[in-house]
Amino acid sequence: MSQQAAAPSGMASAGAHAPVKDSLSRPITAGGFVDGAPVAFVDITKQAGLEKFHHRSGAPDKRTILEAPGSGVALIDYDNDGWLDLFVVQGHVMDNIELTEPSLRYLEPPLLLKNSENKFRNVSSQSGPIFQIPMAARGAAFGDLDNDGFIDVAINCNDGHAILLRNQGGSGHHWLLVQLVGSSSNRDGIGAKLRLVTDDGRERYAFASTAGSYLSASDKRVHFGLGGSKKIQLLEITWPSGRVQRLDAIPADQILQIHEPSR
Ligand SMILES: [Ca+2]
Ligand SMILES: [Ca+2]
Repeated sequence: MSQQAAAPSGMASAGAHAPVKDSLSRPITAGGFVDGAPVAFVDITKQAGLEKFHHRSGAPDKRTILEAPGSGVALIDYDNDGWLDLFVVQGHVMDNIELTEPSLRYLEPPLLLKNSENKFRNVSSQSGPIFQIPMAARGAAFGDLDNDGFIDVAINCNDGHAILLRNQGGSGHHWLLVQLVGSSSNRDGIGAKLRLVTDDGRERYAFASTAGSYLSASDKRVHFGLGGSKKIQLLEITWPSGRVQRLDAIPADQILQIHEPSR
């Protein structure tokens, strides 16, 4: 995916501000979406480096993260550098799977892949002891539980207690949390599309949604990692009602509550 490519729905991305065409040379609207064009997928697995990651330690060489069950998956910017990283919790559904499929495991450790300009690398071993502990994880919810701007994680496990991971932050990167309050739209602004432009001209996109992995509901606030940017040039919200709201000159590192304007 190039810097200029349209971000898939529901994802934020650290793309450049211009030109406004996607990878298939289709024009992108101000809201970041292609007007009326067919929606197409391009296989960028190898370009992103994802084909080389095993779903678990000890798996056969041909088994990759995309071929085996990982029921809790999310693209989150855990280090606020502006690039969405991949967080996976996993474990096979059968507790005796190893009797019939020796290459599979009931218990698996979580996995964290850091995205650097659309290239992923496994940073699990340097991201905390939890990434070494096998578990029958089923789902994960993501949100900033302590309001420090870094996304924390709650994991639910089969036949086990919940696990709460506090993100210790410390990257020095900036962030923004957007709490939407709908009026004509639904109260939480679920389904709103957000486009953010930082002071260095980079664009990011997101949807307001709590949906995600199995048995989990995430923070309804919309999180943006901003890298080194301390100011947001533009934040554009397309509410489910269709109303478009624009705010400018927003300082980073805050929880911003935005009310849908009345008609
Ligand atoms: Ca990141
Ligand atoms: Ca936090």
